[in-house]
Amino acid sequence: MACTHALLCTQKRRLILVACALLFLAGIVALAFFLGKHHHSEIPPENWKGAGTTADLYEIILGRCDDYVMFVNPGVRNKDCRKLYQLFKASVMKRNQCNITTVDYEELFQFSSSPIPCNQSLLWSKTSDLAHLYAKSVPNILTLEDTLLGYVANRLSWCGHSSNSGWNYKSCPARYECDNNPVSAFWRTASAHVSGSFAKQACGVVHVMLNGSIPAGAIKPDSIFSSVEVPSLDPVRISEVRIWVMDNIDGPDRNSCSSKNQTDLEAKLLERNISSICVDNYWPVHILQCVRTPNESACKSKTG
Ligand code: N1C
Repeated sequence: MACTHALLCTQKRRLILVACALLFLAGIVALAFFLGKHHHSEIPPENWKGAGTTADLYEIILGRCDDYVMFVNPGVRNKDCRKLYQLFKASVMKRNQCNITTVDYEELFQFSSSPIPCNQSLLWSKTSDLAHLYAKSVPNILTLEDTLLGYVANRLSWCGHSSNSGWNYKSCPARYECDNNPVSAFWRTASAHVSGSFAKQACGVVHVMLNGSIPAGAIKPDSIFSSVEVPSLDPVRISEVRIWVMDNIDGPDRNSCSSKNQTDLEAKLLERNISSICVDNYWPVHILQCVRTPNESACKSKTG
């Protein structure tokens, strides 16, 4: 209807303006509320101190797995790498990332494990680079990283979210934040907890490479080697454990076979009816250290 009286017209216009302003304000409040809520749900609820999931995790896992089953160990050619990835992911997704256990990884390990030949296992603690260099250099020595899952997961970092099924690329729980983080739980499971895991399968002569240069002693009680692998060794299947205590090539020499750490380890093995011998700076490994760094004084021959 047309507006005939000037005063009425002004009041009507004011009313319309006020209504519009109110509607506009309500819209802004609703939008802010929605955005705030939406934004909040996109922030990962978990903010950890450790490095996040390795970029391109899917491609790396699939690539490594295909490489392993086709070329590294064609004996396991029948393993389906896509299925392996799915099981890997399902092991940690939508779970509390500080409460991942062997049970979560069990299906993955059951699917992926394969037999390990006797006399070939090499366990290690705080000697990762040297142990893997040695395993690559000599025939018939295998570390956990020479098995399918060890090969696939080596040096990777990963974790999910408790509320959704995506990887958390921003951060993952560091070891000091919680023991039952996805990566530590994975290596514990791979090392010992499930049947078919690396230490449980070890048989015949078992090799161990330890670090003679680290401050806290060659073997820390909370290391995977001490707390998980040693208790899982099977006395019935093992004939002898050969321990090599390797100093870093540039020293220092803090631990040797006669150090308490070593004698304790040998006693612990003996208690379980497993005999062992210990060698300081086992020379074939020492030679490898020198191939890498020939100018170190420890590598110069006495005759020059
Ligand atoms: O805790 P550690 O070593 O004593 O564990 C080493 C022991 C080896 O004999 C392996 O069989 O446990 C197995 N293992 C791995 O193979 C492995 N690859 C990579 C254990 N840990 C492994 N990693 C990562 O290194 C993982 O993130 C874990 O937390 C560290 C442990 O290294 P360590 O303390 O030197």
